[in-house]
Amino acid sequence: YVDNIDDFMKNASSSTVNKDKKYYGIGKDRNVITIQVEGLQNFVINRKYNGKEITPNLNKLINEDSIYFDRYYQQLGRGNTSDSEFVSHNSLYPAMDGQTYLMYYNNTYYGLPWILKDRGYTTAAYHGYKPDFWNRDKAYPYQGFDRFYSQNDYSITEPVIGFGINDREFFKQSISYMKATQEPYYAFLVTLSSHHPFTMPDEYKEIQLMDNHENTLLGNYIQSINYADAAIGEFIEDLKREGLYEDTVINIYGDHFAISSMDEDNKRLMTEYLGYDYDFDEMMKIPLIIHVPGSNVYEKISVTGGQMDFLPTVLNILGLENKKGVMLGQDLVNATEGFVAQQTYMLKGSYIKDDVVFSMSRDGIFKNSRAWNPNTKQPIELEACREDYERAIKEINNSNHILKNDLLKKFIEEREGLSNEEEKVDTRVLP
Ligand code: GP9
Repeated sequence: YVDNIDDFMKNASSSTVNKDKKYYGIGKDRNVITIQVEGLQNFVINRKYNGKEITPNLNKLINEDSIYFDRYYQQLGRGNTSDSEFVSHNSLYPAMDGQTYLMYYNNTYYGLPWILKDRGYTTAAYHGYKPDFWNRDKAYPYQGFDRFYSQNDYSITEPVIGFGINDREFFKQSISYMKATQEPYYAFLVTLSSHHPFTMPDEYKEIQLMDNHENTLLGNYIQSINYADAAIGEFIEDLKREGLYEDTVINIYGDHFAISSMDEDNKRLMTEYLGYDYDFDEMMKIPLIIHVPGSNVYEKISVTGGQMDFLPTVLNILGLENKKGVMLGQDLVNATEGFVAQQTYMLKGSYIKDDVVFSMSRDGIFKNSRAWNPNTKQPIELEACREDYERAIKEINNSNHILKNDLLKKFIEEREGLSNEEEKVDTRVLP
């Protein structure tokens, strides 16, 4: 599958600016904040539990100046949360032979932080946990981050929730760093409080659980994600108070699922709660919200997409091109059809489209796989999935080949040479 890699990379690169694209540049030149929320699944959005909204602040945000993508999927490899950020920033698939941030941390990349740095942005990652977890401290400079504010930069105040600093404190202390950052900036914030197993101090449990959800993962999760939502709500208000809100684009997405459909008890609990079968397509669905204050944009986009599509989608909003690198995803605002290849939990060859979910069998035998229509839940003839199954494998193999051979290095160098040439030509034709 990799013998046409040059063509594959060229096809995955963009060099033409099309200003007619929908929402192109509505966030141009603004600061950019991305919040990657631990364990945020899509099913909690706009849903009430026991009469209370689970995520009132995200729901409110979605309803004003936002684009909400409600069929957006995680696309992880072996690096879990670190893959979520890697895929989102780079529009490449993560490795399966190890963790990308460990095995390929010092490759050449050209993802969102680099692209913004090239436009004069200051870039920083914020995460209140150990700096070497997932090898972030070594990987971040190669991802294009000027600065990494880790656990060492935060005062870890009570209550500690789960792994460490609670989300409310995390956001408050992050804002003080952001205020001191030269604009325009890219701030990438990774939250922590809603981490498995979602246990919360009693005084922060705002939602009364139903009896059958006491001491269950679902019950804990509802309370924990409700807390994370409250922390995000406070962060937005603090941004407004500090004058950091208006001139900013705020992206919010979940890193990966919280409740596994592969565990029989949790699957049953979720199926009862949702009223439909809790399968991979619901488990791996995470929300993506792009909030552009003052834009008067409100749209729910239901084309199927995944973390691979984050970079091209955000670049369209910012009115920017990725002139040097490759992107295997697509801009979901202007896409007419979606395609999301999977390789973890759903095995390699699996994919999700607008009207198909194909889940490769664990024994690796195609005819033992499952396929269904996510809208009707009806089974789909497997042979009808073969072409896209092959496409899914090809995309992942080619992406993996790029990582293994650090192919972006040469590709970017060539592009840099080309853009210099272009500039020379431009100078000559200018009056
Ligand atoms: C740890 C946090 C959680 O730094 O990002 O990682 P996870 O355990 O979800 O992969």
